[in-house]
Amino acid sequence: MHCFKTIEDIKSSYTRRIRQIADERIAGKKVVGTFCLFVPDEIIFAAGADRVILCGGKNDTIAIAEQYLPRNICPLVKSSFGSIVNDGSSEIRSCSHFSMVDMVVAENTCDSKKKMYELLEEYVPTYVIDLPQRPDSPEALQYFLQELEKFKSAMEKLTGNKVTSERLQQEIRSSNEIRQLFHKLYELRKKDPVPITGLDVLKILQKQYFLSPHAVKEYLNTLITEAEQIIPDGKHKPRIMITGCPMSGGNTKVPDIIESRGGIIVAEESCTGTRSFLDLVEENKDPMLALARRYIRIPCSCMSPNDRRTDIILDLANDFNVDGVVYYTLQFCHGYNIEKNKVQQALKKAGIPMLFIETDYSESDIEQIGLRVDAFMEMLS
Ligand code: BJ8
Repeated sequence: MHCFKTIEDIKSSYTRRIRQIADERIAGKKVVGTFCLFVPDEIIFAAGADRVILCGGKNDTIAIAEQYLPRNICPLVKSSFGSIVNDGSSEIRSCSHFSMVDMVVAENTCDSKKKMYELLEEYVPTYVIDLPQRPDSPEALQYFLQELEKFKSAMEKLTGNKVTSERLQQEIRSSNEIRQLFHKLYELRKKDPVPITGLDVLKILQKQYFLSPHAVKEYLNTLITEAEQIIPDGKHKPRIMITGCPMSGGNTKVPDIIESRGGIIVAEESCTGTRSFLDLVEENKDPMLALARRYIRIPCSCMSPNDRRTDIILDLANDFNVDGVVYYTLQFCHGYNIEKNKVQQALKKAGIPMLFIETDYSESDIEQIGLRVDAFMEMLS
């Protein structure tokens, strides 16, 4: 497959971004850390703050977290917590950005995250947005809107800046530009053969929550231009969609296995995937209401019922002409694990084969998953 210059640049963007954040902090800018797609970036940026994602995708900080948290909870929660509480006394180095945030903005989604955030408060100021979990009722929208208003006030207090409607509108337009660029990139993935691997696309999907919006737009623009010029080799590979838990930075285990065993990932129904850009925020409307409407629709498994997710999976499978779906969950992520049943039934009805993979961040099951992926690929071809 083609080696994209943009992807190489993205891989080396970490240090530049850290320097940028350090300079911003010296200049008095506040930086917040987030863990979840339900926290609207637009409000953070409109308050004049910056943000970085704190979701852990690395295995090495899990041992630190296990000194405080039970072992049998999701690795994403443990990895994130381990990175934050790592005081440097262990030999494991945390990424620098975990110590650079002035405030964490968390959200009440799954139980493990909620309870972890209660402990986090001891290490870093933590603001929690509450979420209604039956998203389709009018009461839920009103409640979420109130929560976002409270969050807006918290951001104003943190930064000392007023969040005006004009600033929100600007940030909504800016975030929509990024969403539209992702749409454009994904359009290219509808081709067969595809000009870009899933692993390459995942790099920018992961980094979009860490880099500045300006950098993300630049990278997306150059990546799209590069990908448009590629003439991929003519061989058809099984076209795979991944759906399920997020693949946070540092965690590329399952896509690595899929693409090293002959498959090609053409779409991801996940928070490191379509959920970040599929819906735009309505422009030129009451900005807070538009944000509440858009964000409450994110089809996370913490929502109940969450049938919208199944509908989206079927639509994507159709649009991207997928041969098979890999349903990927992290161990002890009960929401996605249980939701698998409904998704599996819907895919079966549509005649689309599905492989279920439940794993953690360790390397111990790579070979075993590889064998199952081999069998799945063979069936698809
Ligand atoms: S909107 S998917 S980013 S909550 S994998 S910690 S759900 S036990 S990450 Fe998520 Fe927001 Fe939902 Fe997206 Fe819990 Fe599951 Fe772990 Fe998870």
